[in-house]
Amino acid sequence: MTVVLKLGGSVVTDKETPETVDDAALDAAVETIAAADVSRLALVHGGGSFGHHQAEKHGVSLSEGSHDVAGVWAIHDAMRRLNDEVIRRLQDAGVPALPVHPFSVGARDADADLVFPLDSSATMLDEGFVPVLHGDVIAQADAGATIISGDELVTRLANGLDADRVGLCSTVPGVYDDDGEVIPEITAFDDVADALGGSESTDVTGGMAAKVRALLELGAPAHVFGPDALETFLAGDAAGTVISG
Ligand code: IP8
Repeated sequence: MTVVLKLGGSVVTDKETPETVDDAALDAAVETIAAADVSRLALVHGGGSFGHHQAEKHGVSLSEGSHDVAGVWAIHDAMRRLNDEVIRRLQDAGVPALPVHPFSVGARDADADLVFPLDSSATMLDEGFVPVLHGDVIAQADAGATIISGDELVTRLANGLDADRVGLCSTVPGVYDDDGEVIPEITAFDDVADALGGSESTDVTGGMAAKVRALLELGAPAHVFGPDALETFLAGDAAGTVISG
């Protein structure tokens, strides 16, 4: 059973304070992961107050590149330090976690398409390790370096590793309908387009509509849930909103 799990940046960091880990939330997630018996687990974490703060400061986004080496380094360095902290806590809890820094693994071509070999992550899984990837900067042909989001990595890992289950743990308990209730299951975008702001929605930076569209394309069911449901998800049960196309 191969599971890909993303811990959102808002779960592992205090988003209001630059470069601050949310100790209680990260420790709780780490404890839950350590207690779960997942045979092949690939983890991804978002940027939270580490990556997004630096990306904004240096004017780099998913689409806006930069050739400023100091800025590119500042973003990567912030994410690397957050990743170090996540890895250290996972290892302290007995999880065989090791880093995979996307900046050193992949690139975008001149069409901004992601080229991201999975040899390191797949081999780590085969060898019993837990690869931990993270949102990062990534070299892009003709643009210097742009941002790669944790969500893009989840999609790449899920498809490339033939994942059985995908989990996105953020601070919301699932995808909300118009009445603010969590939708238990989504199988087609049109069914939820109104609640998500319509199919014309242009949120390319990780809003819920873009997320749902991407998750519907995966070959495995994806669960969108809050920290309280992490244990349920890792136990193999339905958590939050289950999205399967
Ligand atoms: O929090 C963004 O990753 P995300 C990472 O998954 C950076 O969108 C460096 C801003």
